[in-house]
Amino acid sequence: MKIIEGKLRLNGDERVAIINARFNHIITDRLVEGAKDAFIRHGGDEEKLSLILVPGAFEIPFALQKACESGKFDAICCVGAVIRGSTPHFDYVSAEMTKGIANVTLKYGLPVSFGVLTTDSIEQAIERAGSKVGNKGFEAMTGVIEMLNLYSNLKG
Ligand code: INI
Repeated sequence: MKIIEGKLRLNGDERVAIINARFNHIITDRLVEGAKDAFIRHGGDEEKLSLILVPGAFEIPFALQKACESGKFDAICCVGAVIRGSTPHFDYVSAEMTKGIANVTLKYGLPVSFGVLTTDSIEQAIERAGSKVGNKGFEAMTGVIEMLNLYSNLKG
């Protein structure tokens, strides 16, 4: 059986963007740190890493679409933190953001990863931003590196 998968290695040429939503920035700054750490540890050149900032998670799909259209990036890692409050805002923001990211990803066929936390509490978000449960930004960047290499292995 032939197994096709992507390696977890960059050669230093790949142009990667992180799209970060500033809302809950105490959390999302940590996710960016994790994503950047994963990029460098896997062989990425920091000069080729860009950080695109948007106000909140709802705006991630619009920036993602523009970034895909620009042709400037080989892969994009999205991070953010949507934390449930006492209003239904959480449900609208997280649903639209998730759908939007998936739609843009399918439309452009670029490797895109989803490192946006959707948690019930700030404590759960902290746990996923570099404490108890790891750093989802690191995981999202690692995932997009694998997908980038997988896509090149799937080329005809
Ligand atoms: N944006 C987030 O990224 N996280 C949240 O938890 C959040 N909450 O809870 O409201 C949030 N709202 C802002 C939203 O993403 C938009 O930026 C805003 O509605 C303006 O379009």
